[in-house]
Amino acid sequence: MLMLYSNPLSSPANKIRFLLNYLAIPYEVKIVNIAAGEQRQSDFLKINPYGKIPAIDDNGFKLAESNAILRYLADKHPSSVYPKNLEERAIVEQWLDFAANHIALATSKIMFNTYIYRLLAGATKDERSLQDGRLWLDTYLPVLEQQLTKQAYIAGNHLTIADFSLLAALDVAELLDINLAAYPHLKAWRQKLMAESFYQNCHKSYGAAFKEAVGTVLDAVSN
Ligand SMILES: N[C@@H](CCC(=O)N[C@@H](CS)C(=O)NCC(=O)O)C(=O)O
Repeated sequence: MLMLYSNPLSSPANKIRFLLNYLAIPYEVKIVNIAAGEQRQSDFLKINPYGKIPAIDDNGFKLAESNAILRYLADKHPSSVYPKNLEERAIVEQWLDFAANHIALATSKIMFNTYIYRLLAGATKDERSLQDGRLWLDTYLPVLEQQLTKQAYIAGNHLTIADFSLLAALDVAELLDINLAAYPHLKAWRQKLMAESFYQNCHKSYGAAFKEAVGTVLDAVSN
């Protein structure tokens, strides 16, 4: 059975769960407790030597990096979410990487400097990085809006793994007060996908799950 090393609060891990749910691939989850440092323990380092989730163990084949895992699983279980046609696939790769390198990187900067630094011993807030994250979103969310004005999904007119990647990156929107009202097509795309069972079977709302898991800890630490 495929084993996913994951944590419900990890957006890169959640995009893998979206795909697994969508394709109905059987899997088990091993929760890695990041706050307790389990990702740096020797057992987990045998799965991913650089100690990050998500990672998978597919009957002895070990792989990390969420986009690499998405590509591997989508290739292993062929479907329209990862087209075989060279050009169609290349477009999916483009938006998959755009979601990771522009949107997820921006939201993770904001997330870290709004919440996460308060949860990690010794971590500090970096105001510059926070501003960079906001600036990147102001720059790149309009690009997504433009794409979704032309077509129903980010890489074309059908759902692909690029949508899973982007959806997970934007899961923090409510927590971070990202104003999607300014991007009506992006907002509608997100609402449509969040209503689907692949998403609902992962969580109803990332923001609610985050607050439930760490809200009391955050309340107890100073800003
Ligand atoms: N580029 C990686 C990012 C993975 C990542 O940053 N994972 C975080 C959780 S969301 C993690 O494992 N952090 C633990 C640590 O840095 O010690 C991917 O997409 O898989």
